[in-house]
Order: sequence, then structure tokens, then C-alpha cells
Amino acid sequence: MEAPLSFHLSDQPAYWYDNGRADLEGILHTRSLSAAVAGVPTKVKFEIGEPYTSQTHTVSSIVWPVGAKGVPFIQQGSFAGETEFELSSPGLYVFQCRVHPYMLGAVVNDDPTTPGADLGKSVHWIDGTDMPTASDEILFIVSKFFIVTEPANWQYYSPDHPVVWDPQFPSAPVMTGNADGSPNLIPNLNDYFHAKYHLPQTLNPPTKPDVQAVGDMMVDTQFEKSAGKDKPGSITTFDGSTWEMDRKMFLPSINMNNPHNMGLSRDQKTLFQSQWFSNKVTAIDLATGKELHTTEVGPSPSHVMRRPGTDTLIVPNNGGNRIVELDPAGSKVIKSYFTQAPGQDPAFPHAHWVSFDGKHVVTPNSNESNASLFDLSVPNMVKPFSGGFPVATSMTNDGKRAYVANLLDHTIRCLSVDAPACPTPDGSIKDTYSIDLREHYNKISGESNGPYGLSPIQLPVSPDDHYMLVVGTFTGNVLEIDMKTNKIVKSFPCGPGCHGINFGAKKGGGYLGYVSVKFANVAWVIDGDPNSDGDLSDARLTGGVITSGAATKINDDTPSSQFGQGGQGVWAYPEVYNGWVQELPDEWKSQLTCQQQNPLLKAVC
Ligand SMILES: [Cu+2]
Repeated sequence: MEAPLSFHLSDQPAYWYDNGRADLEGILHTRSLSAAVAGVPTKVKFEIGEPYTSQTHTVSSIVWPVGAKGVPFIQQGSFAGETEFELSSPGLYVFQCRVHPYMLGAVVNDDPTTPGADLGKSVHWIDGTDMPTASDEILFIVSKFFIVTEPANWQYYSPDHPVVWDPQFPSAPVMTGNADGSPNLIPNLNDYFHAKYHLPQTLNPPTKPDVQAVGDMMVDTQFEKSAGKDKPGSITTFDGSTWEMDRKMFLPSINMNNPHNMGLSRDQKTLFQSQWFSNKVTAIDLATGKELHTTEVGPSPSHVMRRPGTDTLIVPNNGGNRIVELDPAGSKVIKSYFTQAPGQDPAFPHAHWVSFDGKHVVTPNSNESNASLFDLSVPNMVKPFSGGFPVATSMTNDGKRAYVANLLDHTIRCLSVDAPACPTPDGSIKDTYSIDLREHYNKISGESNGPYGLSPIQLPVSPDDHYMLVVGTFTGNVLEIDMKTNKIVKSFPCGPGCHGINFGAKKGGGYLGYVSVKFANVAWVIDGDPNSDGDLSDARLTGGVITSGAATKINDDTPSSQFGQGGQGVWAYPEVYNGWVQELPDEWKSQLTCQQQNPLLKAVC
């Protein structure tokens, strides 16, 4: 099998590391894989620039054969231009952009003296340890690589009939290594994955949530393509009283580029949309779907969150070294706060969170293994340790704890903002505590004895601080964690690339968790504590909605492909987190219960 060893990094969904060989896509079931022959000096070339991408990226190795040279291959910051990596030991090499972490490219450096394509006996794995390549976690995530990087392998639900989901993998023999060092040949990778993961599967139409919400659920369907622009992405919103899709907004007039996450103005009328593969945040009038203005804020703005009290907006430069603050209209940058000391490499702050009183901001620093905890009133910043590839954060609504999801070592770090506030399963309260999402999973054998998750991303805490919902993006599930104990109590199905979660108000009281999925045209609605008593044993999935199709109110372009795909940012109006709910206009407040208006005050209602 002949494949060129060069990749263009790209904005186009799935083809983020594009080997340019569409002709091989039907065989490899990806355009993000290349192969070489070990022993023959071989360089892999990576190019970053127009017309493939308008933003800066990194080429950072996350997997390499034990014994390989020149690893870890990393750059100080994100860049445009070219770089090269020289292969050495036989086996699997995987590269990632540290700003946009699902941008993945892989190279198999094959040992011609063994049968099959060599992954190597053991590799340095994403969690920072060396592992035999026949390990359950490695083969599981290798199978997900072909879902992430191949649109034909994504899930396409139909609203009215069951469909068959039958992802394809290379029908090639693959050589792996067992824990005892002995060889383990997989004769046909496609057959192996179909048997192991019970493929194909039937996707039944999601049943509409059997509860009503106040206001709208909003999802960034970031990979959906349309006729009127070349950059991907739409914003899809649903009326929570009917679960009808009421807006499908592509903003072709500004060629909106990969809409990743959203924020809202205090009056709930203006949506602030980050364009992740650009340097822009756009203000959109929710009543008309029209662009109000677009502001340059710095490289790869990831998330937008309004500060209660000041109404200003906090936006991280995910491709850079700071968070910026914009005026309430989102029309100009008024302040910036560095996420590292002068002269240090940029921290790449990704999914941040703002405290209920607008005083603290926490960022997960993806170019390091720590978080930045800002007190904006001073301003000062501390950088507590977090874990392997911090990617997203949240805070308890009382502002006492921050949580950081570590994408690559499958942990969640609890950090105390002031006094020790992190509960542990043995009942003690600590300053920090790490929740291991693999506690019930053996990464080598694959055995499990309880709910587990691989690669957490968004992890919001319910406005009443009863529980957290966190996605496992590789396991394609949502875990529920009890905020009294930091223990995993439940797992819900979600789908490949499960990604975003945030809370909205359930009609009549309580909260609903809205969940987005990157590689499926569906979004789910979870009721994590139906009667709001803090006993989570009655938590349930209420149903889901299809994210493709036409909307009832606003359609500003013609969807052309990857219909409803790419679910990432999720937000809701009215905003019901503590600190935001108190600032709502009366037209929304009047639709909420007394308890929803005072999420943490048990006595007043
Ligand atoms: Cu990138």
C-alpha cells in the first residue's frame, strides 16, 4: 500500500490531517493515516496554511512506539507554515493539534519482516504510560480514530424509521503486542472490530423528550455544511416546550467558520458565537438570526461566557496565551489576562468557566497540565496542577469548587477556590481531589465492574449543585457524578464523539442536561435528579431530538452535507445557573419556580 507522507492541516471536518488521498479513502476509511517501511529513512511533512486552514495549529505527538527517537515531537506554540518529523522505530505514531484536540493524524511505520501492519509491541500511550498495543483501551481508541476522521462512518439517524449504522475499517492484517511481549496478529481489522463492537448496529429514531423545558436548547452543529459558504458549521436551536427545531443558522454572509461555543447577553436576546478555526466572535440577533457584528479577539476563540455583575464577556484565546474581556455588546476587547508568566510558552486555555459572582475564572491549559484560577477583582492568578491535557472546566454554583476535565488521562480534577471544599468518597474534604474515570475499567484486559468513561470533555454542575454530568467522548457516554461525594453514580448512552453539555430549566421545576454529539445528528436531554431531592437514583434520559432538517422559524441557508453533524457547544436560554438566573428579565423569571430563581437557597421557597 503506497501513501505519500505529507499532511495538510485543514478546517474541514474529519480531514483535519489530510493526506490528500481521496482515492485511498474507500480502502483506508480515513484520509488521516499514512504508512511507511521501517528501516527506510522517512520524513513526514506537515503543512499549515491556506487554502486548507485560516488558523494556526500544532503538530504534537501523543502516541509513539517505545524506543522511538525525537519524541515527544512538540512545538512551543501554534503556528502556520511547515514542519517535518523523522520516523524511527517500527509502530504507531499519532499526532494531534493541541488547540483543536480532535485534529488527529497517524502514521504506521511497518516492519517488513513481520506479517501485518505493525503498531509496535508497545507504545507510549495518550495517558502518559507505556502500554502493549493489544490493550483493550488502545484498540478501542484506534477504532474510534476511523470514526472521528471519516464522515461516512458517522451516525445518521432518521426521524421516522430505524437505520443501520455500519462503520468501516481497513480490511488489513495488523500486528500488535501482548502484555507478555508475544506477538498478536489481527488477521482483518475490519472483521475484528465488527465482531468486538457488535457492528453493524440499528439506530432507532430518538423519542421526543417526555418533559417540557422553559425556553430553548441551542447546539453548535459545527460540522454541518451548506450551499452558501465553504466553511462548516451551523447553530441549531430547539423550542423546549415542543422540541421542534426553531432555528438553523449557518450565517453564510460571514462564512461562519466552525461555530464552537456560545454565550448570551443579559437580556437573552443576543447570542455570542465563537468561530473556533478563526480569530472571531460574532454577535447574532436571536429574533432574526442576523449578524449584528463580528469582533477579532485572538487565535482560536473557544468559549464565550458572560460575567454576572459586569455583563462583560470572557473569551479564551485557545490558540494563544490569554483570556480576553469584551464589552457587554461584544464589540471590542477591553482587557486581557495572561494565562502564564512572561516568557513562558502559551497555555492554550480552552473551555473556561466563570463563577456565579463574576469574580473568579478558571481555564484548562491544554499546552500544560494545569489550570489557571483567576481572581479578576485583584487581578491575580494561580496555576494548580490538573492532569493529562486539561480541556474543559466548570464550577459549583456556590463558587467554592472548580473542576477540570483532563482529556488524555481520563481524570477530573477537583480544585478548591478558597477553603478546602473537595469531597472524597471516604467522606473527608480535601483541597484537591482527582476523580479517575477508569476506576472501574481495566485498560489492558477491558474488564469493567462499573460505569466508566474515556476522555472527558464538558462537565457542568447542575444549578442546585446536586450533580455533575460529564461526557466520555471516546466511550460515547455521559457519566453522572454526585457532588456530595465526587463518586460516579450513573452512565447514560450518548454516541460517538459525545461532547457538550449544559443545563436548562425544566418546566415546573428542576433542571435538564442538554447533550451534544460530534459524530451523530442527534442531541439528548437528561433529567439527572427528577424530583430535585439530591437522591440521584431516579436519574433518567428523557429522550432526544434530530439535529438535521429544516427549522420552523429561521433557515438562512441550504444544508448540503454532514447534516446535523458536529454537535459541540451547548447553551440554553433562559440562563438558570446561580448568578445568571437572578439577572434574568422578568419575562423569563416569571416562567421559573421560586426554587429555580434561587437555586442554592433551600429555605426561601
Ligand atoms: Cu488546531
